[in-house]
Amino acid sequence: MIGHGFMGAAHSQGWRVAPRFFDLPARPEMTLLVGRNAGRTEAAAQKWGWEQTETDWRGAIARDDVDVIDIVTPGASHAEIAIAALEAGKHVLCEKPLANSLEEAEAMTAAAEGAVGSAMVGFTYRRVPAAAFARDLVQSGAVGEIRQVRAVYLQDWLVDPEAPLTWRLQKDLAGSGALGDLGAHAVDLAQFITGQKITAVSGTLNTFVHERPLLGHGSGLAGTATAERGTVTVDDLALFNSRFDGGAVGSFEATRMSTGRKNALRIEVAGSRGTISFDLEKMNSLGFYDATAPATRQGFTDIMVTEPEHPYISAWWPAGHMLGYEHGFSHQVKDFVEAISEGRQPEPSFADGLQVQRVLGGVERSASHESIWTGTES
Ligand code: SOE
Repeated sequence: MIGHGFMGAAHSQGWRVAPRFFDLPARPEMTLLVGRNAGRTEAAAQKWGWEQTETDWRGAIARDDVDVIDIVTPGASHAEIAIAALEAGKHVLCEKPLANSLEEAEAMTAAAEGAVGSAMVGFTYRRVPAAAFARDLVQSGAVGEIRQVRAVYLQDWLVDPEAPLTWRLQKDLAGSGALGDLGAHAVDLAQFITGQKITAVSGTLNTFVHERPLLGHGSGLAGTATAERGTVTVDDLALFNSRFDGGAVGSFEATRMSTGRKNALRIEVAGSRGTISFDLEKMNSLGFYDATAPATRQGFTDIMVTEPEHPYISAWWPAGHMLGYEHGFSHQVKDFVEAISEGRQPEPSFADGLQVQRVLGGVERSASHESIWTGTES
């Protein structure tokens, strides 16, 4: 695994726990953790259970006893590492968003298409049982013809203008702000649940806080502030409308400055027969309105997605017992290892990641042209 920040912790937990709960066709060994700072990498390796450490990712790719490369670095290094790993015949799991630009995502997808190894992008929220079940419900026809998608991903860890300028606020490292960090999840999940692809977007981006204190110590989400200030080079909010290839129309909002909202990834899909409503903050249930029920019994139901018949659940606790944020990372490892062992293309593929990148790029292009009505015209 290359990188050891927040996602490094989450992925480590997935690699460690998945083979203990799921009956996997191959048993992953946590061979090597790579990070630029030897001391910090060693400490992370000991904490999470990686056998060895290395300071250069090229060293990991050169090793014969490494079959899988898991990339959990900021977006700026995804393309270089993933392409080199695929060229060396490794299987690659790469954190979202796939890359920082369309060109990089295209090159990564081309590398994946010609590779012997498998390549998957880490849109982990597909593996929340309620999200996977939402897709199953749509596929069963319970929602009917899908007409509207309403998706928001709202956090508030950047509301304070003194929150430091971590890498997630720097375009050269992160590619974009809320758009790529959170909007990418909303786009992927909306496409996954509906089974439709977004084909057109129109949107706007906004930055509310243009300067922040430079980071002293800390990581991608938080840290200590220094006296010096630097420029925020990404969006704080992305707002866009979209058309899907199956005829649905959608609205999206992504921001890390929505006061009071902690991790609110919410998606509502309304169709001719029913509506489903997913909320990551209530991840053990799924809202469902069945318009075919008798009029006297209609209303939204909170389906508890905690039963062995629901996706992924049977491997865990007795019926009715809840799962959390971290389980998605175990489900991701399970699906990835199974696909590799069975010689199947794992999903979401790099091509799926590229498609999300096209949507993000479309929003940026649209935002740079801005409004039809400027307020000054009559
Ligand atoms: C921070 O906004 C963050 O950690 C994102 O980077 C992740 O993609 C999301 O899953 C949770 O929030």
